Amino acid sequence: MKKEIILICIIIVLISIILFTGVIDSIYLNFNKENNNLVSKNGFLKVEGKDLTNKRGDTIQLKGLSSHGIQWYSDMINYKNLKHLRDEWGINVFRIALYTLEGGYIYKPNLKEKVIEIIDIAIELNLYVIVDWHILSDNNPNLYKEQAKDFFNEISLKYKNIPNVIYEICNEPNSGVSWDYDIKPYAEEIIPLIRNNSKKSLIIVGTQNWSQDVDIAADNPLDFNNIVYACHFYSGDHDEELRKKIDYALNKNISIFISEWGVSKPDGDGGIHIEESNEWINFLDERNISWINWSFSDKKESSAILSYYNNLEHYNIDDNLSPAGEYIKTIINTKKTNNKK
Ligand code: DCB
Repeated sequence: MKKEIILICIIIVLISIILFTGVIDSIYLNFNKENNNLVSKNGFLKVEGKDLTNKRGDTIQLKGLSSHGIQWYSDMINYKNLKHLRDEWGINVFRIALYTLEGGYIYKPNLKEKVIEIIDIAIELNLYVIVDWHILSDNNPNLYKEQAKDFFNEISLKYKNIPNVIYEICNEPNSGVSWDYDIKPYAEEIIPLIRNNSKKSLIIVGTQNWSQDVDIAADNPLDFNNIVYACHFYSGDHDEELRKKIDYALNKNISIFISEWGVSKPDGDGGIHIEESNEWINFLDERNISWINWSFSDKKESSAILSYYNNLEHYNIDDNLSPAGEYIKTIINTKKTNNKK
C-alpha cells in the first residue's frame, strides 16, 4: 500500500514538472514570437507629417546600431550577433554603412555582395535594415551619382516591395555642398528610381553640413511622400543648438531620423560624453524620433561599441563591450522600444 502511494506521488510530481516547464516554454515562445514578428506586424513604415508610423498609422520609434565601414569591419556582422542584438539588446533596426571612398564601393564593387548578405540576415530576423550610401570625403553626392543610381536601382529591384529595407541615399554631404543646389536635385533623381521599383519604401535623405542643417531642408522640402531627413550628432560637440534645428524642422512638419549618432567627438574618438548623450536621448524619446548609434565595430576609438572581437564561434559580444557599448546597451534596453506595436 505504502509503495503504491509513493508511486502515485512520484507520478504526480513528474506530471507537474512536465506541465510547469510546458507553461514556461510557451511564455518563452510568446515572448520570442513578439520579437520575431517586428516587420511582419509593422510592415512598410510611413511618414505622417513629422511622425514615423507603421502600416496601421501607429507611431513607431526605431532604435539600433550602425556598422562601421563594411570594407573594414564586417566580421562581427553575422546572424548570431544580429540575433543577439535583437533578442538581448532590443534593437529593431540595423544600418549598413557602405562607404563610397576610403576603400569602399567605388573601388570594391563586390562589397555589394556583403550588403546583400547582411540585408538577407536582417530579413530573416524580421529587422528593419538601412542601406546607407556612405559618402563622406566625397562631400558631394553628385560626384558618384551614376554609381549611386545603378546601385539603388539594382538593390531596390532585388528587394522590390520588401518592407524591411530602408534606403539612405547620401550619408553626410559636407564642405559647402548645398541642400538647394546639390543635395535636393540629387535626391530628385534617386528617389523616383527607387520608388519605381518599390513604391512604398521609406527613404532617408542626408542634409547639408554633415547632415545637420535640417532647418534648411525644412525650408525647401522634397515633393515626395515617405521621406525622412537625416540629422546626425556627436555628443562630444553637438548640443542644444542642433536640437533647436530639429525642433524648427519638426515645426515645419517634416520628419527627422537620426540615422547616425555617437557618444564621442565628431571624429569618432575623444572620449564618451554621457551627460550630453542623455540629454539627446531624452529629447529624442520625447519626440519619438528614431536613432541609430555609430558604431557596431571594434575599432580602437571611443564611439565603437566593441572593445575587442576575436571572431570565435562562441564569442559573446556582451563580454567584450567598450564603455560606449555598455552605455548604448542600457539605453536601448530600458526605454520603450515600440517592438510591441
Ligand atoms: C561621420 C561619418 C562617419 C564617421 C563618424 C565619426 O563623420 F559619417 O563615417 O566615422 O561621423 O567621425 C568615422 C570613423 C572613423 C573614421 C572616419 C573616416 O568613426 O574611424 O576614421 O569615419 O572614415 C563626421 C560627422 C560630423 C562631422 C565630421 C565628420 N562634423 N567627419 O560635424 O564635423 O569628419 O567625418
